[in-house]
Amino acid sequence: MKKTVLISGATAGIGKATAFLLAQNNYNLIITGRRKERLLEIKNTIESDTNANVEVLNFDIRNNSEVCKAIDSLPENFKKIDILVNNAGLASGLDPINEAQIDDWEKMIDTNIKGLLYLTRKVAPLMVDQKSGHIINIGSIAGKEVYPNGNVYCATKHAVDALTKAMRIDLLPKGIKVSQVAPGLVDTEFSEVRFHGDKARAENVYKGLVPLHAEDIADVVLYIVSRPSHVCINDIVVTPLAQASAYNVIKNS
Ligand code: NDP
Ligand code: 8X3
Repeated sequence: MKKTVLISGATAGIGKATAFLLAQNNYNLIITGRRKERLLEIKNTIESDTNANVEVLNFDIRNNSEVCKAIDSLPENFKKIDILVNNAGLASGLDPINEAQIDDWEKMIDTNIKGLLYLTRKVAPLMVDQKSGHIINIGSIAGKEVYPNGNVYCATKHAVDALTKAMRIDLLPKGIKVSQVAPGLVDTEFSEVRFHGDKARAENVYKGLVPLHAEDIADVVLYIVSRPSHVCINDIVVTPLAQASAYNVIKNS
């Protein structure tokens, strides 16, 4: 029987690439995000190109009652969630601690930490009832190290790193796997969002190097979910060849 994967933040970047790759590899999908048009477009494309069934849930992960309502609304054939990919997240701003905007901090904390917790709190009990499940958190190299002006984004991803370990311990007696993927530079909409829509500044982040593509991270997620049932991949850090740490990046020019 096909497994069902819920991917948060599937309208772009890593979440979207993961949706396409898992659909091609025999998984059914629940895709989520705020941009409904994009979700519907992705559902249509996947359902016409693959054998996957796709359910769309349109909600803002920062709102716990929206999260709960969305999961409660799932039709019977999508109620068994085998895998949860906690991917929705963002950076907002890149400013020193003494100058950054409080609103940027709220967005990152509410999305990357609280949103991930809301969705996990709603889905994990379903997995416990089923006596099986797998949660994969998309952390970051920013959850392993801090870099100049990364302050609150790095703190949120350090929280994801800690929560991944904590979830794995709490869910150990329930037979539920918990994994993390911690990517370095991936060329998605991430930098455009971080720089509040400044495309030129965003492009500059990836100029002069070959960054990771969203598909590279999707590939890692596929590897993690396709291990035998007794194997739990705990954590994978993945960077482009041009990156050795959060701030050691080699550029050509
Ligand atoms: P994108 O900006 O391309 O995608 C982010 C996704 O998150 C979108 O689908 C967006 O959907 C969703 N999202 C953001 N805020 C919310 C919200 N409030 N409610 C629901 N969904 C939300 O970035 P990436 O694909 O790069 O990022 C995915 C994850 O990977 C993030 O957690 C990020 O921190 C992490 N990451 C990214 C790296 C990179 O270099 N790109 C490196 C390391 C980690 P919508 O706007 O439609 O709601
Ligand atoms: C995204 C990668 O290095 O911009 O998490 O923080 S980085």
